[in-house]
Amino acid sequence: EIDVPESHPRYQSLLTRHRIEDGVDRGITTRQGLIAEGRGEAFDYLLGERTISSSDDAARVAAALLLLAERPAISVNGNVAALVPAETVDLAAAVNADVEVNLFNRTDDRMRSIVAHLREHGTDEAGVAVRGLDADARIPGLDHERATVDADGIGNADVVVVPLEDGDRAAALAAMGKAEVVIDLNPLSRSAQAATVPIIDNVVRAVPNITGHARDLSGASRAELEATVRGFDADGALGAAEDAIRSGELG
Ligand code: PTJ
Repeated sequence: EIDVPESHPRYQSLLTRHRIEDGVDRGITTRQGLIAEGRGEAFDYLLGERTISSSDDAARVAAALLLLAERPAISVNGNVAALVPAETVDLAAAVNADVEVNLFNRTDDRMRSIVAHLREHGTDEAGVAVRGLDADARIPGLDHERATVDADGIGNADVVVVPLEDGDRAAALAAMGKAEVVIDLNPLSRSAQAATVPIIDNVVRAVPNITGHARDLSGASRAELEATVRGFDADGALGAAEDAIRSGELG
């Protein structure tokens, strides 16, 4: 895919950059998305580019919450589509969720390109519904384009996974009474703080990690899943991530 040996110390990070660049070239990711990636990388560097144990715990809780959900949805923006298209489809299949293209900078062209991109990554084969084009519902309290969702998708979902979300929309979804799993590398971001389950990790690691936990928990009873969710301390998870960053122990 890229001409960098796997032994290169920054191999993963270079691969991730390449995917984002490619997303921009294909009209999937915005130039704003490049800036968001840069911000994310800075936090990832400080976290040691690894999944810290509190974030692994949060990923397991997220898996339990998704398995308990009646109508789970996974929100996909231009960065997520570029970075983890196949992994997002795998997660949706593992927890029986819909995926919904939901953009901060919504245009018809980008909506269609991202839906097509997800289909190319096997949604039909996996039996996963791709939503976002109906645009027949609104998130209250946001301006026109950012508020647009599908009634049968995020509109009526009880649990929503929002990777790399902006703070306003994360807060507005939480205000609708939805449980939110937020994946964000910045523990101080408003979206992480609005989350029922914040996962402070790179989306590249977090999405397959939730899927792994979901497979592991697939035989668990409802009571076990509920106990896993109940025992979770969101503020504790945010604090642990901030401590990891401040401690300066790079991986
Ligand atoms: O495709 P669109 O139009 O929906 O736009 C998507 C972006 C991401 C451009 C838009 O939502 C945006 O501008 O987001 P922000 O406000 O820049 O927030 C992005 C957040 O994601 C920041 O808190 C970053 O730390 C975080 N982030 C960036 N890259 C990653 C990440 N978190 C996890 N994994 C990453 N790879």
